[in-house]
Amino acid sequence: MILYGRYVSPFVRRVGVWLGLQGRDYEHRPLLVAGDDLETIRAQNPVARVPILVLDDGTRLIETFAICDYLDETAPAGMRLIPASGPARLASMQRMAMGQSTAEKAVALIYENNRRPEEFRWPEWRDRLTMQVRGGLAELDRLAPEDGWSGEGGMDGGDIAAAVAYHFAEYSNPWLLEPGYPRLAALAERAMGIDAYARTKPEA
Ligand SMILES: N[C@@H](CCC(=O)N[C@@H](CS)C(=O)NCC(=O)O)C(=O)O
Repeated sequence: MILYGRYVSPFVRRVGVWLGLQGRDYEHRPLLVAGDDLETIRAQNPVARVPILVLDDGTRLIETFAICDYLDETAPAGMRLIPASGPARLASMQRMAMGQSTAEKAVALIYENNRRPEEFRWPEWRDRLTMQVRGGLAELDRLAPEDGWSGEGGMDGGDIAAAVAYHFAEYSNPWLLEPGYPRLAALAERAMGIDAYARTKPEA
């Protein structure tokens, strides 16, 4: 399998951690969605977004949720990261959704603050995005396990999405963490103690 995209993307990082925790064999191609890399990315995904996971038979998968769903469906025995059914599955999926939503808003904030030409920036929109990211982080904090992980055997998909959202906020706009999210911060720190997670740390 080939994973396209840089781990600075919270979506690519989630897939990278998933692959690592499941012990999958894959090649990582850390291409940008801009500049010289753009045409290579477009050839794999016409919408020009990452992550893209290319399977060994050439099938191309896009969208983090759909990629993780495929990986879980085809997981080696005992390596599923989402419970198969019932309330535990719902809780895990909803924590993933909260992590995903939070990360999406944090990415939008980067576009608003760093990419948009200054004369076109819209302070009310930036304030709204900030409120949304902080709302998501507060909810992830509330839902974080006090100790250990939510999965039976370790990190589950919800833990991954929560830790990645926290680290992305820290990396992109550290002031977003000022209200303090102690349980989420502790979860993210525990995650860094796991090799499959730590080795997806974005390059400086
Ligand atoms: N919903 C998508 C979001 C993917 C996404 O927005 N990726 C960003 C990288 S952080 C990207 O490729 N942005 C380029 C663009 O949208 O033009 C997913 O979860 O896979």
